[in-house]
Amino acid sequence: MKLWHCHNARSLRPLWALEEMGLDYELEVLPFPPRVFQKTYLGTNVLGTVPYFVDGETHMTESSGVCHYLVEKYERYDFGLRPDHPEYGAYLNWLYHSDATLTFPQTLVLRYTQLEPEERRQPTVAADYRKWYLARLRLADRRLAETEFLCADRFTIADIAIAYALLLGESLDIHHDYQPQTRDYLERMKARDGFQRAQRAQEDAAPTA
Ligand SMILES: N[C@@H](CCC(=O)N[C@@H](CS)C(=O)NCC(=O)O)C(=O)O
Repeated sequence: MKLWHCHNARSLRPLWALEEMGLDYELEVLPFPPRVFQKTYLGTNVLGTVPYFVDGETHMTESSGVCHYLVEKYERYDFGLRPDHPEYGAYLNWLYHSDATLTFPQTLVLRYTQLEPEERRQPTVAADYRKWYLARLRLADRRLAETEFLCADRFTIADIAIAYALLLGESLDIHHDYQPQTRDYLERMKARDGFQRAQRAQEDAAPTA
């Protein structure tokens, strides 16, 4: 298996999952954004985004989807739920919710506060989508007020998917407005050995230039 990744980008989800599962993989860390700083990457992934993930004939570009693939393909149900589990629907909902609902608004904050040149920055757009993101956190806030993990009373890839969205919020300085139980959950997830190993793996493979 090979994973293309940028430091703490969404490709951290599959990197973290690979480390939690102890699977063998090759890691290539690219400068961000690769479509600007490593244009040859477009020959590998036409979208220019990370993650890009290859396992034999399988090629994937969706961070939560790769985590789901690893559970199913390698039967790592110690990190996932089977369809006959009563919380299977909730588990899938967290996996899709993590990127479609929680990461998406944050990318607008990132783009219009940091990535665009000064003259194209849009403080109003950034402020609106920051608010949007915090409002969409209500589902996780409510769940985390009741439980330690998102589903099945144990750690699963749903926690990886959602905790990454929370981590991105931290890098955008939105986390000061998280509810206390959500902040505590993020700290618990970051303290995991698997998360720490993923952090070290990306440092070790960081581009030197
Ligand atoms: N829905 C995809 C989004 C992938 C994505 O947009 N990744 C960002 C990094 S967080 C990226 O590569 N951005 C660089 C760019 O848009 O050029 C996922 O969850 O993996």
